[in-house]
Amino acid sequence: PEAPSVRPGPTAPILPPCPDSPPGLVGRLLIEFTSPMPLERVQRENPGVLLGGRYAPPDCAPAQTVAVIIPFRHREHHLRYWLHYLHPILRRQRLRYGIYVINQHGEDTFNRAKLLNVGFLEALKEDATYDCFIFSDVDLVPMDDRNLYRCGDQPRHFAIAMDKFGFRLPYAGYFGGVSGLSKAQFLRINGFPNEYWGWGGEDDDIFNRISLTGMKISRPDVRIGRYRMIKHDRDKHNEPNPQRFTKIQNTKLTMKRDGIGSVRYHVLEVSRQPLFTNITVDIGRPP
Ligand code: UDH
Ligand code: NGS
Repeated sequence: PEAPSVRPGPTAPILPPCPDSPPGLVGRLLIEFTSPMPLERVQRENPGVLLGGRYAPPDCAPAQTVAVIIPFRHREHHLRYWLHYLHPILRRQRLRYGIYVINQHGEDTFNRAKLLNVGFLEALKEDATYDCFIFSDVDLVPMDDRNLYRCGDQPRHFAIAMDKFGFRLPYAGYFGGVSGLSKAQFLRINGFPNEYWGWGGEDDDIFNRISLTGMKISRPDVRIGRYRMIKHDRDKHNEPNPQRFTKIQNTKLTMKRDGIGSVRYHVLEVSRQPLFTNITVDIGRPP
């Protein structure tokens, strides 16, 4: 019988694997947030992106399928800059990817890590082939496209040199901003904590989970892992969480019961936009 790999149909071309170092990267980028960024312009500039913010390179087959998960509420103008800068970067990086904006419904206290858990599960519901998850704040844009948004044999921290920290790590165990875990790495740490309501500490808890399971954090070169953050004031309903200092002392005890295995939420709407999938979710409120 004829093997399908010998004569691929017109809709299923057999592509060569994508190269390890994508050709056509440009390196250091000029990133600025001065003039407003209309969504129509961003859509016009990214015609190759499919509905829901999906993309696959036309000329090669990537080794991984990457879900980019963005925790979100009331940051539409940040999202427009993020999409404007990131789609072309991810395209040049030859990634097969989808963008998921996880929008917390209502005005109760924000919960970043729980939204990221929701993003992991909902992205997999949409496409069970996702095997790499990049978790990105909506206000962080990489300044160098050699900072490849893909997963490796250890959890990856991407945002290691942010402008607001003078292009250095603020402390050795910092894991905030933009990070990436393979599906297996994420499940190994029981996902992220659901019980950090308000600002701070959830990224340190994730760092603890990774260390406690014997994994090591991988980071890019400090000259490449540079980021610009869109300046903003503190959001409403995301006040610093006074419990965060005691909570990060107890990761070893809490990570077994609190994580991807225990997350409860209700999806209110899934909306496929031209450049991203918007998932509005009720995640409840602090006890
Ligand atoms: N986020 C939202 N909406 C919110 C709160 C948070 O979308 O109301 C998301 C967003 O992706 C953001 C991320 O969660 O990038 C992290 O939250 P954050 O930006 O509030 O955290 P950060 O540490 O800022 O960047 C804290 C307030 C600093 C105020 C400094 C005033 N000069
Ligand atoms: C630490 C927080 C982290 C936070 C980091 C950077 O103190 O969640 O500062 O914050 N940990 C605790 O509060 C326990 S930043 O300068 O971006 O506001 O990510």
